[in-house]
Amino acid sequence: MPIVEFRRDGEIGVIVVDNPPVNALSHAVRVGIMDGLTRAREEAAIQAVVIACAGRTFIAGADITEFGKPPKSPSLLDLIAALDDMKKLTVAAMHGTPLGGGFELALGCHFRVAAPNTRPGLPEIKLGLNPGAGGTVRLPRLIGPEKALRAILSGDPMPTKDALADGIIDEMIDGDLIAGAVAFARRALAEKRPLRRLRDMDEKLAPARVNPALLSELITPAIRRARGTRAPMACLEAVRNAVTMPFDQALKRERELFVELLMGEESKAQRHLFFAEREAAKVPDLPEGTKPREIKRAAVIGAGTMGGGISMCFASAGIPVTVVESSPDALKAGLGRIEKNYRATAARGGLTNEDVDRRMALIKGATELEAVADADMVVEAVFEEMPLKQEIFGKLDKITKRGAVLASNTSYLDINAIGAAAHRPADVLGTHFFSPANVMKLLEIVRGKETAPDVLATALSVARKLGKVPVVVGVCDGFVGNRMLRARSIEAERMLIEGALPQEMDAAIVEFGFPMGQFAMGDLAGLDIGWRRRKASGQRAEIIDALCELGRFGQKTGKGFYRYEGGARTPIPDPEVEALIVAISKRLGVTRRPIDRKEIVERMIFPMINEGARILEEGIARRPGDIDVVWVYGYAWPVWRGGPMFYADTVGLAYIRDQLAKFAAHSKDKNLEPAPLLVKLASEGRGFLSLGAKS
Ligand code: 3H9
Repeated sequence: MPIVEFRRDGEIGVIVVDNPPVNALSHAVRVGIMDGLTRAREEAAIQAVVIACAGRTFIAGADITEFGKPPKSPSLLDLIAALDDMKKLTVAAMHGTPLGGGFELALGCHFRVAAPNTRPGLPEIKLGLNPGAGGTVRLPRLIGPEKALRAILSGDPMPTKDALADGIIDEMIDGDLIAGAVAFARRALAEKRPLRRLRDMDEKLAPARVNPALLSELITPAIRRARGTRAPMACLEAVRNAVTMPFDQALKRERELFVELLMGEESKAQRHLFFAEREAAKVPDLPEGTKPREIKRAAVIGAGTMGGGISMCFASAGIPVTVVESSPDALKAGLGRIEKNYRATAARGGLTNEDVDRRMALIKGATELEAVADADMVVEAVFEEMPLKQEIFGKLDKITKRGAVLASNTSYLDINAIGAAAHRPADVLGTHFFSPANVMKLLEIVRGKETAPDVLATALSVARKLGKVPVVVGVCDGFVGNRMLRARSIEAERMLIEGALPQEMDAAIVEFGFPMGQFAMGDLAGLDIGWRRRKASGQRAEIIDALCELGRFGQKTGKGFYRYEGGARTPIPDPEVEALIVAISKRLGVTRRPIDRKEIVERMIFPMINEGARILEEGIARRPGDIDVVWVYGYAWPVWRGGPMFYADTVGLAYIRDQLAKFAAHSKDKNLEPAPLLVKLASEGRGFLSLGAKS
């Protein structure tokens, strides 16, 4: 079949797009649709046109790979203008996820019909853009500006029932969609239904035109959430224009905003992440045709915070899971926590009570390790102690059935050593979940040197079933995320000793775009975990360890780098901490000096980038984009800065190299000396992304 087919069904012309995988509006698709519209207009016998798609979805948007390349006509706007000029009835036959430009094209039609489970949406904001082909001016005319703004700011596909109730979908079609759409067109012709152009409809705008405060109520909090990022601001402006300006003027301004964003760094960063996320799940050296093993039952060892969260992931994905704890009390407490978490989600409206019951029914508790015997995949989530993990894997070898995948939820430890203890290292890998495991999207999948290809493929497939974003990483201390975090933490502590205060450093990093500063984050996670680990390995971090020695473990003890009042989570700068830091500086013979925000940011971020370069050199991460995905999904790196390696390219590697050399000379820390890969790329005038990325 050609990429766009035009066929006749009596007096109805049918345009069918077939551009797998998601029918993106590439140039060839636009040409094909325009040709179809021209034929329909010119052939007297044709009275109506249906636009539909083959494959898994109606057009899911503009072709993102064409962004940033010279535009080729016809543009999507040309297509929608042609629809506006059409004197014959037009119907979009939607299925799957009509998104972005695809949904905008459908909004340019007179009517829209849909297959069950169709979820239209305008996700442009997730690419750092505003809808740029009329979405911000047509959708408010169809469903009112408040609802439209909500949909545009969230970027999420809408539930089918809402799209139907709001009149986005004129009719649901069960069975053959195209036949149903043709029948709809025929009926509309017979009934002489007027051609309904959204550009001519103003009544839904009237309330906001009379009372602009209606929109302001939505806009003010959205501005706060946007925290200065450009796409949400552009979406707000565009929808406001739809209310206040004539249609064509608002459309023109929408386009200008879109083009400005498209050229800017924020959208580039988000487009990079879109492709990086999809690339990260691909493992080029997996032999072709490697099939994942079937996972019908899972088991999780440990019902603590991590184990409980991981069990929830399986249950939420409909996979029965056995949770093993060492004592009945610990098991009861763990299961209780799981249920409490689910009920809290239900109370917020995220789940029904029946959903909770169904999920809880999938979770079975046990206090004997033997209970994992029938599991196809076991995830061990006990303390981060190698001897303990090795002991468990030794037992798992005897208990689990042949072919079961044995995963260790570890944030630092050597998977090869754990695999050796299991005597079947081919079945073993690491699955590093992030806390809270039922919420955080990232899953670092740690590939041991003997992990079998189909075991890796299984972990990737399970990750997707659990709704995670998987990134395959190699074995090293801390893998990708925590290894880079450590580089940052060491320099952060150094700055505290030199003169900065936790609140100043946190403010700098929040201004950079993180939702939370490093020290507030440490207080939230608990400072004692790292302290114990350091003590066990004979390491020391002066300030954190001093805080822990005073029992200041963070939020859970009401005191850490900050203090917390009455169980609240708001960090309050604490003069006691300042005094402690000043005393440590003095003891170490350091004369304190003020450190400005630029220096704070560079000394926090550049060492991470340097470590990222080493991680790439060593093959621990396969691509720069993999590192970016880890940081965005696991550590809340601001998406509009694209991840540390993308950000490095925007700063320029030569500058980073020179700054790192200065930091290294200043602190005599060899780790801060620029990594060979960074030096090489900088001297060649290249960036990390030149090592290979799709965007
Ligand atoms: C826009 O429309 C702007 C307009 O307002 C104005 C224009 C003038 N382009 O996600 P998957 C690829 S902005 C190119 O794994 P799923 C993707 O890279 C656009 N490629 O599948 C992957 O390739 P590969 C607004 C695209 O089933 C493959 O398709 N639209 C595009 O899990 C499969 O993708 C969006 O932002 C694209 N638009 O999810 C929609 N979309 O196999 C973005 C996908 O080589 N897309 N690819 O790795 C999505 O949200 C999901 O892909 C979708 C399917 C929900 C459609």
